[in-house]
Amino acid sequence: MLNQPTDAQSTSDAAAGAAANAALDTSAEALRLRAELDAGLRARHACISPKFLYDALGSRLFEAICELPEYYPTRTEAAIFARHGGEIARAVGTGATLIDLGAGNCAKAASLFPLLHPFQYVPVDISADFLQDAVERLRQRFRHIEMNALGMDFSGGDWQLPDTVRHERRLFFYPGSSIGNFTPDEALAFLRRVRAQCGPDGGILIGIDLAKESAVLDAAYDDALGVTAAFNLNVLRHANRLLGADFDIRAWRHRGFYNEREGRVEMHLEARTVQQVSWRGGSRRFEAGECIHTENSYKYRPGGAVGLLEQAGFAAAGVWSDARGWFAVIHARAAVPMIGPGAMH
Ligand code: AVI
Repeated sequence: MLNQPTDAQSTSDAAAGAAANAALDTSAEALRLRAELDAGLRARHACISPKFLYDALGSRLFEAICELPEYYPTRTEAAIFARHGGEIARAVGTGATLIDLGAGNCAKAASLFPLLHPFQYVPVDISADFLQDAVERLRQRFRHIEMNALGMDFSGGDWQLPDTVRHERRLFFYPGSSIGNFTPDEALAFLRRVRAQCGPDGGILIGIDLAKESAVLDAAYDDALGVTAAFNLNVLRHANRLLGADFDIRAWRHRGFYNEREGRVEMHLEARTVQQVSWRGGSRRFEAGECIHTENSYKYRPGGAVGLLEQAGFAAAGVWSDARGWFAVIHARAAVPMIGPGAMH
């Protein structure tokens, strides 16, 4: 898939912002989002893209998830930056063009400014207004850093940074393991797109959640308070609003669990009883126990993450992890493409 959010960082916030307003909107983008939702509900195995999780309430629920004791990724990544920030800064160097993908409120990148001293800061997010406000506030605090906010959806295959973004020393920042919400093929295509816009002296600083004991993952995606359940169920409210659907939220239950064979956490919504659901232009009967698949969150092995970056044309230059090996922050440089008979295609 996509773009997601914040521990206010947001990949899905991207399409999310667009998705949130699509109900009243007759623009081509809004029609596309409604058609996508409709097609997913009609599919043999019904699905709703995770980008629809992030309407205004969904984004707040995700922020609450990041505070939960069971949801370790946000805290673990922050602890890695707190512990190894100096070393990471020495590795990536100062004076970069820092391109923050799914910047949200820009808080994560801003916490690194005192270490990275970027020359130019380019936060990118589909929620352009939200981003502008955040950047205005940042400008007051860091007057010496040139800032160029971009309201743009980078979840698709054909995004391109404008020429206002400095070409020298581009460092893409993609924290929070949002990469995990793409399928591995999508993740590779996305990273190749990033690599193509790096230039020879560029690189990426990325946060990736690692495979671990399934009990830890099951708890992280099915917490005791039920915040993740609310986050997942909220997608049905969103579908009701966007499509004029009549999902009865109480008739569905949250499922979140690690699928070890696929190497991913899956979120589903399961019908508690037989459900007949109608929406503008369609309807469907769901049997009791039938599920709607709403999200995948892939968990990588360190070697797999490095391999993915290498396939995309990067060379991993530094890997930092926590003591339990639950999460990794990886710095990878744009690799020089091989030319000549030994080149791989
Ligand atoms: C945004 N993304 C990286 C989160 C994740 O862990 O895959 C979304 C999430 N879904 C349930 N809890 C959090």
